[in-house]
Amino acid sequence: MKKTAFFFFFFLSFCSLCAEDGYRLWLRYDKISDNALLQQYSSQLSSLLPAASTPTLQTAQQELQSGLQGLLGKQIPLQPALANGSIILGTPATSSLIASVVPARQLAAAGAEGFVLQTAVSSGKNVTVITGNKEAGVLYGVFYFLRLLQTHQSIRPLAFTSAPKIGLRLLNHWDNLNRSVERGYAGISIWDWHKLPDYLDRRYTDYARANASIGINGTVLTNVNANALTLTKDYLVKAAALAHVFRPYGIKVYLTARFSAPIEIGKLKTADPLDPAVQQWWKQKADEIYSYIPDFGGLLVKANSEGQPGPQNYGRTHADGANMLADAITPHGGVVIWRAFVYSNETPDDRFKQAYNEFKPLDGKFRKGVLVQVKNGPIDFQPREPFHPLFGAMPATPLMMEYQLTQEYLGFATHLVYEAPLFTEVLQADTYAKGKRSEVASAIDGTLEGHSLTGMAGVANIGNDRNWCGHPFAQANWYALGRLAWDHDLSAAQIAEEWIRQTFANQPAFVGPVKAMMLSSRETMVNYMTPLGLHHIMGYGHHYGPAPWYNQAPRADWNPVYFHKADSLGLGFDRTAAGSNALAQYKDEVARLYGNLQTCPEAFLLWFHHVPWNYKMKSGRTLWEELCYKYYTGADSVKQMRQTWNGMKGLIDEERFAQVNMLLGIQEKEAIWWRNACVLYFQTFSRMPLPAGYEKPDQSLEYYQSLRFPYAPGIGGNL
Ligand code: GCV
Repeated sequence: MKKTAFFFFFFLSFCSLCAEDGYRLWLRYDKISDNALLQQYSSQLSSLLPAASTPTLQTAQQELQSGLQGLLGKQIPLQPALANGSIILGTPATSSLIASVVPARQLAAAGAEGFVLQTAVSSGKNVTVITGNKEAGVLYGVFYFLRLLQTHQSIRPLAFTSAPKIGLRLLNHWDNLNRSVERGYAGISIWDWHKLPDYLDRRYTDYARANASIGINGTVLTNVNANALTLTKDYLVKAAALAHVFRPYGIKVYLTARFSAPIEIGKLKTADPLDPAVQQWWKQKADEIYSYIPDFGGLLVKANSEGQPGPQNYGRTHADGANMLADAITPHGGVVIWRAFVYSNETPDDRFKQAYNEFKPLDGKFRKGVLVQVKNGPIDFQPREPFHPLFGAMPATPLMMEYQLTQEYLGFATHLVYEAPLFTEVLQADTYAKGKRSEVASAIDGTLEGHSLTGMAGVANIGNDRNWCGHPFAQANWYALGRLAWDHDLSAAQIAEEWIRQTFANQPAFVGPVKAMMLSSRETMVNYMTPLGLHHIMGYGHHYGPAPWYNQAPRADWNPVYFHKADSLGLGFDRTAAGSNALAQYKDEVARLYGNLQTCPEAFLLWFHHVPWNYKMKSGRTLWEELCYKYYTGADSVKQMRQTWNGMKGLIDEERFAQVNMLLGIQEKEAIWWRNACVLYFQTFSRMPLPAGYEKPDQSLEYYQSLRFPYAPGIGGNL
């Protein structure tokens, strides 16, 4: 046995003894335990034709070799001669065989980034081809192929083409240069800025592998609450080192730009976007960035929001600011992603309305190469929000979706909440922008208005915790973002199933119950935190736990009381014409649906109506009774989740079983805390008794109000 092969085997057998600590994510590649299937795959895959020696194709080849080695428990040799069971990797440009075997129309359908998996007979041999027009497509194809094996699917015959529906599929890290992570709950930042550029942690490569495996093709390394130093030479060199690691995986690096950088690091007196010296400064900065990172993706900007500087400091608009940056960046091939998450302290209007009010009039004023990134809902990543009214309302502007993977408002990394149902609920919402069937998904993928520049981003939930995301199940949210950005027609159930099979086990006895638990987990969380359309009632600042009573924040719209508006008459924010009239920002069909108490889905009721306590709900219960019902059902459902998980003992490794078990224990306690605190608080307004049969809270409202959490994680701190 050759020395390298020996070490490889040694490594694999060592790995099988390794703790299941979650580090391998969904790329575990453990040997297939079903012998019949193993034999079938082994007979179908015998050797690998050496791929061309480019970085991406070599990366794809290595991934395929190590994946198959793990899954089949044997090495698949590199063999130039075609044999039965050969695998051919490459593009039509690197392998003439591919062009002869794969139908041209399939390659055409794969587009620039897609892939084709094709079984065929070539020179009398049964072969499997993994190809794409570009090399990144081949890598995506390899990961897809390995997923088929990991999830025990058939690999013969194959005639499968897949192309991403969305162009920019990004993670947004809210990571600071001091390695704190704003709203991060999985340790400190994975970017070790101090040791970069010379020390390249193995994690960077595994991060790139994980992202490429789900089609993510870009990463914004730094916090949107930006530090101007990010754009200095010292940090650009560090970012360039990361870009170098990510490049073979088809992943581009992006950075956040602090709008006042020309003053802070450029020694200019102003950052006015219409000032020629400022424009020149950004042009030179862009030239410098591209001298270090030739394929730099672009800049992400949070401006005039929550204290960040921006063009409005100089009486200019968001478009003025974005266009100035676009003039500097787009000639190099990059983009400017300008966030629409803005709300002004001076505007006494409903916070719901502010992004629309500021951005809608700017439609058509942004230069080519600018995308406006819009959060999924109008407030701020709440457990449930109606879709953001900007979707479908800016036809001339490419709008990019921003989701939050990190669970700032969803129980941090201690609660098991599978977010794909939240993501798909928004994507499937109908904006009616061009009549019925104008779903948010079509506004994002460009088909609604014919945009070719498209994007979807997730605020990352990744830190340096061994298992990356803090909670073993939080990995599923990272996974789901990538899968949905690639194909938003996938269902939450389908994504959950493939994630479970790769991450844990293929046995139906495990997959079935765990999938059901994941799929209901988001609704469960909504029920015990913010049922019936309540929103923004969490603790102040750190956002941990319930605090619907809080009203001491320096600005009104940071206070829970601003959002729930509980009083002796009822509960909820009236956003109809009689109230803030935020509903007018939607198309008539949507405004009518939500605006009418009878037709408004109860899940959104308190988003749009101030509802009397004794209002009769569809269940026949009063609002007060329904609220109690939801809170109690939510907390009970967590108990059931624990039971489900207990039933999984022995079906997976003890280590992750125990971790999830402990975390569910915390989740159950916290669900009861949410329930008790909220029910007791709202009862002071409804003045109605707890419906019969419900266990009384074991603590007083005063007790819950007295709780303090000065060291709750995630606040960040951009030193
Ligand atoms: C990065 C919320 C969060 C902030 C975050 C902000 C944003 O307000 O609490 O931490 O700042 O959203 O998205 O910009």
